[in-house]
Amino acid sequence: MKFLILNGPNLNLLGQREPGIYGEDSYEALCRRLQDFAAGRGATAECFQSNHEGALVDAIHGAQGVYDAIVINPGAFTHYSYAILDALKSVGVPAVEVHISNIHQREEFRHKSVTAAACVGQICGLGLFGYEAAMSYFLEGKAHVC
Ligand code: CA2
Repeated sequence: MKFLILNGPNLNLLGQREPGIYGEDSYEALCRRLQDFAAGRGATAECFQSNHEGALVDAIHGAQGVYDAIVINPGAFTHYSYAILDALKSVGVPAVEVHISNIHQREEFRHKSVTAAACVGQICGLGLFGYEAAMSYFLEGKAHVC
């Protein structure tokens, strides 16, 4: 199984600020961890992070026919990006949305995800393990197109 792991704005700063919310591991360490996790299960994981909405939309479009599943943390775009919502809807690649923090325990504006509607499901509040939980969902063969 081929995974595309997408991370949105500011997630390149993981481990550098707000460790109480996002933990102490860097973005690079997260990617290595997910690549190792995939490799240990006969899968591959390619990581892409961008602070730009259009770059994430392009990456989602490019996933069609190339990847079996998308694991996406859209960052703050979660809360208002109809462009990412539409991109996820436009490809036949199933996606799970992941948030490191529990968005429901935080500011009101973080409670709403506009992008989750295009995903099979959403995982939040489990830290970096959430990415592995999302990958496990697909690896266990429960994937379906929304
Ligand atoms: O909990 C999550 O994973 C979020 O998607 C992270 C986004 C936030 O806008 C969402 O509401 C929830 C923000 C990521 C900011 O990432 C940083 C990482 C380290 C240091 C500073 C920011």
